[in-house]
Parts: sequence; C-alpha cells; structure tokens
Amino acid sequence: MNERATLITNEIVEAIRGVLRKNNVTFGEYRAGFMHLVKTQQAGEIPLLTDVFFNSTIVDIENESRKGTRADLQGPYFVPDAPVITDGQIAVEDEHKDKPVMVLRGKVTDLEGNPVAGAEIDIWHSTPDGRYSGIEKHGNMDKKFYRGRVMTSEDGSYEARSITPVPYQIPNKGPTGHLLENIMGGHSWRPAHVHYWVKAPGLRDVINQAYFEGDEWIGNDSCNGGLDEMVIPEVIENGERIMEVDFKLEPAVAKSLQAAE
Ligand code: MBD
Ligand code: FE
Repeated sequence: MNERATLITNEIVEAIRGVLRKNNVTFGEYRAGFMHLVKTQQAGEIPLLTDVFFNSTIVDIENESRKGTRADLQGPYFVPDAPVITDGQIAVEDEHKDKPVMVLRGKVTDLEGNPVAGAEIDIWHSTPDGRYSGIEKHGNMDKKFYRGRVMTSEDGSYEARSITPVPYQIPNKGPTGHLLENIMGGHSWRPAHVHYWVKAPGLRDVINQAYFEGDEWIGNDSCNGGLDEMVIPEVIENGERIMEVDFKLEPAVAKSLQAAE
C-alpha cells in the first residue's frame, strides 16, 4: 500500500465530509453535486476542472524547493511529442497567418550562469480564439500547430517565432465554466500566455508560462497562476513582439519531486 495515497485520500474525504456537515447539506444538494461531477466526466473536463482549481497549489508546494526559475501551471493542454522545430518557425493555421508575430527567445543556464546547450524547450500556446491543437474538444486541430520543441544552441540560446496569443477564456460553455461563472461568482479568463517545459540532462526540469506586460487579467487569473518575474516587458522590434525569457535550471532532484508526465 502507498502510505501517502492512504493518508491524503482519507484526509480529502474527511475534509469534504466536514463541509457537508458544517452546511447541513441535503440529499438533493448532494445529488446535484455528484451529478455535476458526472457531467464534467461526460464533457471530458476532468483535467480542466482539476487544473483550474488545484494545479496552482501543487505549483506553490513545488516552488518551495526550487532554487532556479520557479514553476507555473502546466494546464490541461500539454501534448507529448510536439514537432521538433528546426527552422525557428512554429506552424500557424492559414486563417491566423496575418496575426501579430511574437518572437520567443532567451537563454537557458545553470544556477552558476553557465549556458546549457541541447536543452529541450517544449512550447505551446492557444489560437487567438482560445483553442489548443491536438485536443479533441477543441476540434482536433493537427498537433503540429502552435506547438513545438526547440533546442538550445552551444551558448544556451533558443529562438522560435509564432503568432501572439490574446487573453484567454478557458472553455466556459461546459460544467467547469458553469461552476466558475454561475456557481462560484467568478470568471473564466486567464491572461494571454505561452507555455514552456524546459528539460536538460542532469538538471531539474521546469514547467512555466510567460505573460504579456499590461494584460488586464494579470493578477486576476481564473486559475490562480502567474509569476511576477514571468510578466515579460513589452519590447517591439520591427513590429514583432519580443518575448525574452531566460531559464535557470538547478541540479536534478529525486524522481518523486520532478514534474511528471
Ligand atoms: C489553460 O490553457 C491553461 O493554461 C490552464 C492553466 C488552465 C486551463 C486552460
Ligand atoms: Fe494555457
């Protein structure tokens, strides 16, 4: 038996029972609650629901033990085996080819500032209308779009171009959006963001997101994400938005502390 699973599962059940008792929840309310979970499953939104509410807590816990670049939400739309980018261009659908360009560039170093060559940076972001590729519920767009893995050069640098994402509403027509907007009195917006997962041999990987200076949803993220140091100042070169993001990787830790796939 896994002792931590036993402990944590028992404590979760006890915590929920405590809320039910405290509020004298009726049988009808209890049924409405679990029917919401059934609908969430039917809509394929279990990963969305859990990441919206709980991914940020796990990130906070993980960051307590980080010395390098701190981590942020993975979110539900990471897809493994994204295309390897060799020409510096992330694929964009024809309908979005004319959208404003962003240039993702920066450097990966270790804690001492030495460049890390051959690090893999897995990048993914949404379309301007809030869809991610390779996701069934988002229309099953080919996963070659808006995703890619770039490798750092000898000096630790990387560069990839794509189109610029915009403030993002998590899929809000289903049960998760209903909870956020109608039941909990909140909203379903996130600041525009670019996801990163940086990996290099012998170093601790980090999952992160970059945000755009001036975005109205920074500090008011429906998913409680966001690191101040990952709000990237607005730099425009030749009409292109430069997203200069450096990563500092610390030595690898025990498997149990690493970001799991
Ligand atoms: C996303 O695109 C996202 O990044 C997070 C954290 C949650 C839901 C959708
Ligand atoms: Fe996202």
